[in-house]
Amino acid sequence: MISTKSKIILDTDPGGDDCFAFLWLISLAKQEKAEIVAVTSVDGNVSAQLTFASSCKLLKLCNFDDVEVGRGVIGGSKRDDIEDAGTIHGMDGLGNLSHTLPKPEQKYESARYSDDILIEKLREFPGEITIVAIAPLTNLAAAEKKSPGILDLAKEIVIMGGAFKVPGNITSEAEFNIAYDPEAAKLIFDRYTHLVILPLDITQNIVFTNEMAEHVAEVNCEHAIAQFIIALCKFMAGTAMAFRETSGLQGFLVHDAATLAYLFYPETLLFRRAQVQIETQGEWTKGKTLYDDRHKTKIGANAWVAMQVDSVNLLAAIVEDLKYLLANV
Ligand SMILES: [Ca+2]
Repeated sequence: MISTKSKIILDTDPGGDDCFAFLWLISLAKQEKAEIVAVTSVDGNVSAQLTFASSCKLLKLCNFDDVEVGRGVIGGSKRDDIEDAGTIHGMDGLGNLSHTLPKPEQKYESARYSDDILIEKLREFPGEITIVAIAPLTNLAAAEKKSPGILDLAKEIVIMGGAFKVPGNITSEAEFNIAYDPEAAKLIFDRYTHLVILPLDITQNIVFTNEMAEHVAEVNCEHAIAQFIIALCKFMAGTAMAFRETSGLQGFLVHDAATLAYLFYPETLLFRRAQVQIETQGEWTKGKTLYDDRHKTKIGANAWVAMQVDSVNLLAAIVEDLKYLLANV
């Protein structure tokens, strides 16, 4: 848990829910609770080029564009039988709103690769950096391959991913972030024990509604961030409804934001310690996350797995912090 200003690297593939995690984290940074050391973008919801551009645009939107953005490692072990998530998040990953955001200065072609940034920053601040991983784990696995054991230098690795006792969202058995690059996930879960995982089991209860977006925007309704929040939420709510994700509520699941709830509002979550394993061989179950639920002595526990969420208070925390962001831009 974090009690002072914490150093964070955000590993992300925006993504509608990534955007809400992004804006929430920037609010926490403005409140002096967090320091964003770097953003490491990665291929996932949409291509590496687009997730890089979106990360830069989101930072620029909030006047945080002095934060370095890494470009996603290409040629990991990503599956080619899974399409990206453009149908959920818009073809640009941002609800087809990227043209409304400011043009960034950072260029994909000249950007450093995300794994190199991870390695450099972890060596620079050993034991201090929390990696918030809200995308396929391709960059983390690449850093591990390039510099084995490097992630031991992270204070903690907080991952949105997996589905244990509920259906997946990319297949019946698997969640997108893990299933997109299951070999990368397996590498990380087999090697490290300071992992925290926020699975669909709890994120499926975190519905950010259009009403909440409007409530946030009222603080500073003319500002581009307010208009972006409203428009993105509306777009995401539309696809969430089409995919029956929100029990009929006009909103969408802000999966990735759960990582920040753990770090800054841990009272909203309950965890169990477990040995999480990643299925990489199954014909129908590739990318499935498992733990042994039988009542016997557990060995090899590697992760804290979130099992329950107080979604009312978690959502209230997001709303209040987004309001802070809009009141202080
Ligand atoms: Ca994501």
